[in-house]
Amino acid sequence: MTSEADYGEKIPNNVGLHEDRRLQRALESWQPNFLSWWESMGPALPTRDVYLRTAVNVGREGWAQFGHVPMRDYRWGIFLAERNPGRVIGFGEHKGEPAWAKVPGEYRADLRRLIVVQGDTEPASVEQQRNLGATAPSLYDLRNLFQVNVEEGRHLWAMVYLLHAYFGRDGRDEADELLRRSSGSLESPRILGAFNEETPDWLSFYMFTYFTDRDGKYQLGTLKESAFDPLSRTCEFMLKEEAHHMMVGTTGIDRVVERTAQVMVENDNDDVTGHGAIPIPMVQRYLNFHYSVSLDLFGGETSTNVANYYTAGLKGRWMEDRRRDDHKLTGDGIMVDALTENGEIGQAEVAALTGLNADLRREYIADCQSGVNRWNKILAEAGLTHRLKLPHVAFNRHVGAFAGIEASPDGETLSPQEWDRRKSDWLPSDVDKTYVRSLMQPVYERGKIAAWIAPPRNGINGKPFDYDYVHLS
Ligand code: BYC
Repeated sequence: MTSEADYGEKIPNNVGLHEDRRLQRALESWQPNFLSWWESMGPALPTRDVYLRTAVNVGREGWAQFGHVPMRDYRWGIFLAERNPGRVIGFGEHKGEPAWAKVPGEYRADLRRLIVVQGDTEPASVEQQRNLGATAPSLYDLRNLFQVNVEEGRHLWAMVYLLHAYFGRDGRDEADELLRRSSGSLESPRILGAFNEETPDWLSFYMFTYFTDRDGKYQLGTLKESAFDPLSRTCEFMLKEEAHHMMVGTTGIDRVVERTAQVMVENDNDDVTGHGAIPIPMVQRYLNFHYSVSLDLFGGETSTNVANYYTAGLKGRWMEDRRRDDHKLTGDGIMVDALTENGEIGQAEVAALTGLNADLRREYIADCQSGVNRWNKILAEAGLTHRLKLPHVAFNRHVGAFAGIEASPDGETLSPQEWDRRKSDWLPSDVDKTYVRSLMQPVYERGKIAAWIAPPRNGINGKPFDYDYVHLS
């Protein structure tokens, strides 16, 4: 096993693919299907080349190289983090046993399911973002969009590799299905709710990369703990790339808020629409939507699926090795959000194992709050009293304990009639969407930026903001 990728190979990899001709042939026959999916469902804007980061190694130093590449020639490779030969399972009933190099028969179906669900989100996000290139606020942002897209494509490769290498015939079938389902399709939609929503504008894109990619960070963090070592190593490397996606979201929203604050101060007026900026209440409604659909991605607060995954060693907790308990949790309890007997929003104690989705969501929520704090700091530093906030966990939920009720962002339960009457105060309305879309005019001139967003503080890889990040065709 080497860690250097061989870019002379059709499929760059550090998994010794050439040593397994059958697997190599199987993946090479999936490759044209991937490329035709990329052509038809990937970025729609024609470009000559893009300044992209390509993964070349998994080591601590210099794992990626940057350069202008035509997107269709991007080298989607298969990279697993370095193997730790002494690795032992860190939790569940197999705790302390050596990590698995292969899939144990009894866990095959569950592992395949987890890998398929993870894999399904990757092409879904590329599909959702397909048309955003037409309206990028700057070449810098356009490049970041394409970077996110090619890396999500690589993450699809990562899951397809696992399916082909470890799940035989049904793994290959699942890999084909990953290219057949499509985001928003009525006949064969993507598996998880948030991945069938639209990403029609750049405010949605930043919210998506902040809130939904962050679910990816936490889910990958739990799969990195997996007893199935190839999955663990794959996720470890994916997490490295994910950090950039979240930076795009975090700083994207920073820049929207910064620009809005600037216009508010300059004009001493909350209504910034006359100046082509996005009003804070509108930013809040987009935030409410993306946060709540992302909370749904964690599954129910109580789940026998997650209890089984944990006990079997398939999916751990966030930072499993930092937890100070027995890593088996069989006798423990945990408080989770729940509906009380009389239908009120409250909490209940459940077995720790069945409450693990809620445990992970709690970590996620704390992380989301840090973004809100930073955006509020921007508002405060501009001398404004306006603040953004995360809505209540029961707000706009379609999965879990609160799926059957309606609640306001403050956590007040509402009748369905009241919800219908007031929801446009809390979720993006047609007026909001039309307004935001009206701002989405492409700015493709070097060093220029749209009026609704501030320029970034830093460029990419030490390049300035006005670098020629993308050459259009
Ligand atoms: N939509 O036991 P339950 C990313 C299903 S994002 C539709 O409560 P469980 C990325 C569930 O599948 C990270 N269905 O939950 C981000 C189950 O169905 P079955 C993606 C849903 O199973 C941006 C049933 O409801 N990775 O990487 O404990 C860009 C009962 O579920 C939803 C993963 O999610 C939903 N929202 O947990 C690009 C990791 N929620 O089995 C990429 C792998 C639940 O009864 N997936 N259901 O037919 C998992 O770990 C788990 O499947 C879930 C659900 C966390 C998703």
